[in-house]
Amino acid sequence: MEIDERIISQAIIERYFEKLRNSLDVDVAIVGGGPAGLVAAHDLARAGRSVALYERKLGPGGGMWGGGMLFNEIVLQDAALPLLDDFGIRHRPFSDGHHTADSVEAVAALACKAIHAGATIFNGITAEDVLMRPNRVMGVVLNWTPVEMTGMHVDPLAVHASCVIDATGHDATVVNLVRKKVPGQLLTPSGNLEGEQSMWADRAETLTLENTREAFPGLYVTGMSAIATFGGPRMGPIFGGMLMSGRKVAEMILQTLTSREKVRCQENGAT
Ligand code: 48H
Repeated sequence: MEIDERIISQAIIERYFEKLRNSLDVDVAIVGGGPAGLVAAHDLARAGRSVALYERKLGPGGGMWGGGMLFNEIVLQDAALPLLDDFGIRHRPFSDGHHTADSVEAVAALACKAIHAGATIFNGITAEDVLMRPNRVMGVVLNWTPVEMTGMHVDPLAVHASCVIDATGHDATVVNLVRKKVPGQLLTPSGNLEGEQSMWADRAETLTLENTREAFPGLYVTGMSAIATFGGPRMGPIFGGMLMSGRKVAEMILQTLTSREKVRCQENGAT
């Protein structure tokens, strides 16, 4: 049987459109495919939720590939080891509560397990805006990253989501978009972004988890974006906080979606 270029093209077009069509209205849209976003995508999909993750770059993984200063090893604390084991990421003890893992293995495992759990990852797509109705985030507005990069005047497409996660790292891009539309109305102490401070790894890791929460109705923050939004120091190349934050945001959203559905069932039962 001769390989046919037309079938190759048709296969790619149809399979990709299937993914796009199935992601027009999802339980959770995740913006950013760094470690926090990938763990959240995996956990939500594993729990049976529909999940679309949009990553601006060609490859997911965010800041994890490069370890520390391009030395491709990452450091993790004791508390993160069960999560690494869950993803099949191998780790080695270094000293007293500090462990190492190969950063390339870690990214590859996170992305692979997220997709196998049922999440759809769209790479090369940038979330350039959000949908709001009017005081709740209820979707994301998307465009091809090359369109954004070249400054072409091309209108975006939009998808609906019950919850949106900002997993965009240091820039907290989605939270910033919302802040510009409704200044002073974020669920932070100041109503605006509290901002990232100088490095203090131990405190930063604790705060990353504490700051993982809803930043505006319908919009949650995880990973470095949680630090940028609710404030706290940076931590350098220790990644346990990022991974555990992804797990925490998934747990919070699962609880929210389940209780919303219960209320809806009760309302329907009552009528
Ligand atoms: C689509 C977007 C958009 C957009 C950005 O930076 P990340 O790795 O984020 P986290 O929070 O999972 O991990 C942070 C970690 O990598 C890190 O930087 C640490 C620990 N720093 C400590 C320190 O001291 O510096 O990934 C975010 C991803 C990236 O891949 C972006 O390309 C992507 O989000 N992204 N994708 N639409 N609008 N904005």
